Order: sequence, then C-alpha cells, then structure tokens
Amino acid sequence: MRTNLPLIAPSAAHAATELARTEWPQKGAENQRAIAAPEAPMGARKTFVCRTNLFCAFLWPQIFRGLRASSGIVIGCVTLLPIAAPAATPAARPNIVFVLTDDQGYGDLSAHGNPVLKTPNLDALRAQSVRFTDFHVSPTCAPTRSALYTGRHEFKNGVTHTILERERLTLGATTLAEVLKGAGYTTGIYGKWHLGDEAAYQPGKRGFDEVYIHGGGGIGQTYPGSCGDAPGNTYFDPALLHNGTFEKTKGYCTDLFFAQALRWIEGVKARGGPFFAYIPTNAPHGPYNARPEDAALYRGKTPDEQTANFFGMLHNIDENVGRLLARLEAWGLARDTLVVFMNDNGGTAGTKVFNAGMRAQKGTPWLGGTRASSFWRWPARLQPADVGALTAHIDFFPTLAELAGVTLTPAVRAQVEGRSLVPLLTRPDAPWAERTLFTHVGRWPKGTAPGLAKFKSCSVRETRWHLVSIDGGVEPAWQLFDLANDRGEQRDVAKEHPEVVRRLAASYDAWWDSVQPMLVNEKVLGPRLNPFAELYWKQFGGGPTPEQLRTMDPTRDPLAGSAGKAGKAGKKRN
Ligand SMILES: [Ca+2]
Repeated sequence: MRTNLPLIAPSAAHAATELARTEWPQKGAENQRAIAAPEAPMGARKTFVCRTNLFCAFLWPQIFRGLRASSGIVIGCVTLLPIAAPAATPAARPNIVFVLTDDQGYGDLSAHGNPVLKTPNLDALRAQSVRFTDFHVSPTCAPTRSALYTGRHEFKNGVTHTILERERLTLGATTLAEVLKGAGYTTGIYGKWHLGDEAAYQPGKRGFDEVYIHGGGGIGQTYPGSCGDAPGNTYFDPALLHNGTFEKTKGYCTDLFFAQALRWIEGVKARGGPFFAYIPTNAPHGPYNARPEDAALYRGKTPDEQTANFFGMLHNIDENVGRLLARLEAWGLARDTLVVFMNDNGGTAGTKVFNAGMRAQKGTPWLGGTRASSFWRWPARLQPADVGALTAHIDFFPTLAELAGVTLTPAVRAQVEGRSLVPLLTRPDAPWAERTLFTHVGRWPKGTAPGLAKFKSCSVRETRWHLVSIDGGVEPAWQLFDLANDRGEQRDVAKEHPEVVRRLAASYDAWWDSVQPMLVNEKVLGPRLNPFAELYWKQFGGGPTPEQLRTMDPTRDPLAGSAGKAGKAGKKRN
C-alpha cells in the first residue's frame, strides 16, 4: 500500500502502534483522569477551545496553504481567535469514506495485540489515524447503525432488536446521509443497511444517492415480516439491490461492495464536489463463509475451522481496505479524504483467540460487547494520536456534520444527543466534560412489555464507573466496576460505593422513562413477504414456497421455543 502523509513523522506513527499493543494505553488513562477532573468555567472555555481548534484545523491551512504546522504557528493561531469563525469553509470540507465491519471485535486486529490474525492494512490505517481508545457502540448490529445515523440512542429511533420490525429506523428521524446530501455531498452505500427493508426505509429514501446493498441483517437471511434478503443469496455471487433493481453478481460479497464503491468514487471524482461513501461490509458476520484461499491462511492456526474462516474473512476485508487506500492515493484524493473505520459491536468468533483483555462479547452490555475501533484518518488536517476520552457512536453524526460545515436545524439539533468529536480530533487532550452513556441489549421477547426487561442486560457508563445489570428484569441486579483499576470488570465494588450505585441507577431510571414513548416499533406487524424477496420474484419470476411463506409469516416468533432452523440461527447470530 502506498502512503503519503506529510504531516506524520514515521517514528510517531510507529510509537503509536507500539502503544496500542498494551491494553488500554496509559495515554488514554491520563486523558480519562483529565476528563474526570472538575472543569470550572466550562461554558465559555469550551467555546473558546472549540473555536480555536476549528480555526487551527480549517482556516489556518486555508490561509497559509503549504506551510507546515509548528508549535509557533499553533500559538499564533490561538492569539488570533477572536476573528475565527466556527464552521468549516466549503473548501475545507473533506470527502468522507466510512468503513463499518460487521461483527469484527476490537481484538480482531493485529495492532490491538491479536496473536494470530494479521491485518497489515488496517494496522497502517490505524497508525495514520486519530484513534478513540474508549469508544463504544451498541451490543448488536441495527442498534449501532441507527445510533450512528441519527446521533441518538437506538431506542429513541424505535430500534430495540435486529429483526421483527424492531430494526426499522423510525421515519421521524433525520439521517446523517440526508444532512450530508443537503450540504452538497454526493452519497453512496455499499453493503449492509439493516435499518428497514421496506421501500420507505431503504437507504435510497434516507439520504443516499447511490444504493448497492443486500437485505436483512445479513446476506441470505429471512425473518418474519419485512427483514430479509433476496431468496437464495449466499456470500458468493449474491443478487444485490442497485438503485432499486437487482443485479446478479459474480464474486465474493466484500470484494463486490468495495469494488462498486471504488467505481462510484471514481465517477464522482470526475464530476467534482465532496462525496460520502459508506461501506458497511456484511463480513465477517456469520455464517463464516470465507474465500477458500483466505481461510487457508489460518487453517491449523486457530482453535477450530470456524475461527479460521472468520479470520479469513477479515484478511479479505484488510486487503480491500488496502486497495481502497491505494486507489485514493493514486487518484490524488487521499490527502483531502477523511477515512473512518469502525466495527459495529463486540467481538464474536475471534474472542476465543483474543479479546483485548475485555469481559464478554457481542450481545452483552459489558465493555467487550460495546468497545469498538474508531480510526479517523485525514492527512490534510489530522495528526495521528490516541484519544482516551469516553466517546461513542452517537458522536459520529454531529462530528461529520461539523466537518461538513453543516448548521443543523433546531429540530435536528434536538434529535442529536451525541457530541462533536472535532475538538478531540484536533487536540487529543482537549477538555471533554464527564458524560453518561446507557446501554441496553434490547431483544425482549416479541409481544412482551419492555418494562419486564428494564434491568435485563443493561448498563450505565461514566469514565470511571460501569454499573451493569445482567440478570435483572423488573428489578435491578446492579454490579459496579471501577474501570480505573479493573478494565476486565472482574470485581464488583457496589457495596464499597453505594453512593455511586444510587446516582447511576437514578440516571438509568430517568433515561428508561424518557425512551418509553419512543419505542414505536414494538407492536408493528410486518408484511406477509420480505420486500426484498417480493421484489426479486417480481424482477426474475418465481414466488414463495410454502416453507418460505411460513418463515416470513409476520405473526411467527422466530425466537420462541418451537422455532425452526432460521429462528435458532437468528437467536444465535443476529
Ligand atoms: Ca454486527
């Protein structure tokens, strides 16, 4: 892979990579201490710092294009603050490429210490990026995606599951793609949407100009109601929905998504104007169907065949990321393109090999269920660094909106509960006020009252504390963990800090009450046929078999005890 990062000293990038090999870098811990400290004159001072950063990041380089940043220049920049405007100028707006992998864990990266898996291209991207080391997403797929694209918790989007109509992002929300499109970006999605398969919910109606996707939560899935992919699809040669029409493809899913994204970027580049390319891969989500040559790289090196396939799928993603970065470089786009990389929930098949010292995995509120990679590379503006501040998926929307120079309407500002990461991107130790993040796995049984699961698999997080209830229901079963001393969440200190438990539990109660009116999908009955399947049959002929009709029956609960094969798979995999 070619690189061209004039602002990055090789030694700094190398040091950063080495730093990451130790679990939870000390630099992150230092930042956390700084964040936890009282921040006296926060209001005025925050504005000052934020505007200073913006000025340094965007306006100064515009005025003195070609000058290298130096400490002297930065000091000068601060003194010039009063004339700085807070928003990015259009010329300073980056192109944006966002790669989101499905079910890759934080530990499934060689730069994070994985002893078996090799990810040289992701490692290089990481070394060249601002890295948020305490960054959290939701415990499963659709919830994270809804939070990324609205800037608020998934429950406020009506998303409380990955199927059963409860994966649909409420039509009342404004999506990030709509905001970027409104600001002049050309937008495209290549891969997994998983926020509603009915026509009104599909990405083409939610801000994306170009759509190249599979249906459901994974290629080949079929669930009751609306959630499902084209019938008969597998990871090889899938039929993909391209701007409303299915295309029968040749190739492996991840290769197809990246290749189409690159074709599109090349075309958009020729037309000019900023672009936003969203590449949410279906891989390495189960079933673990890798290209044989990729799985062969790990056969005999993992505890089982499944993990060899899983690592093979990640090897293929890594190669595609390498191709993407090389093409951006060759096209002269790398310097002015922000590349963001994340994974969408905690680890899965790879955790038996390495889990970066964390407890548990996908589908749980433990840190191992929510901590994710979050790499931000923008060679023209950002210098590689670790940022230890407590950050989350809900911060993605306001950050990109700010970088795109968007002034959000009051209604959208009211929707977004995350914070812009721009101050941290430009100054890793920028003040960052304490915050509270809420996690709930959702997934309560179909037709049951959410309140019965209020305290089932949920948590409340502050920088230092993590209050977790796993086996509660109507009543809590809180355990408290002191992350300053116990990142692995092994020792419950609830009895030693009852005041912390009381305070965080009270904030959880208030949050739970606040989201109840927004659970709009709980009683929705889906259509008789999966829309993707129906469209596929309309285009190519054919129709549902009795078994397919039974599987799609919207009154069926695929997770009930009498569930068939699809239901059992769904319980395990979604
Ligand atoms: Ca996932």
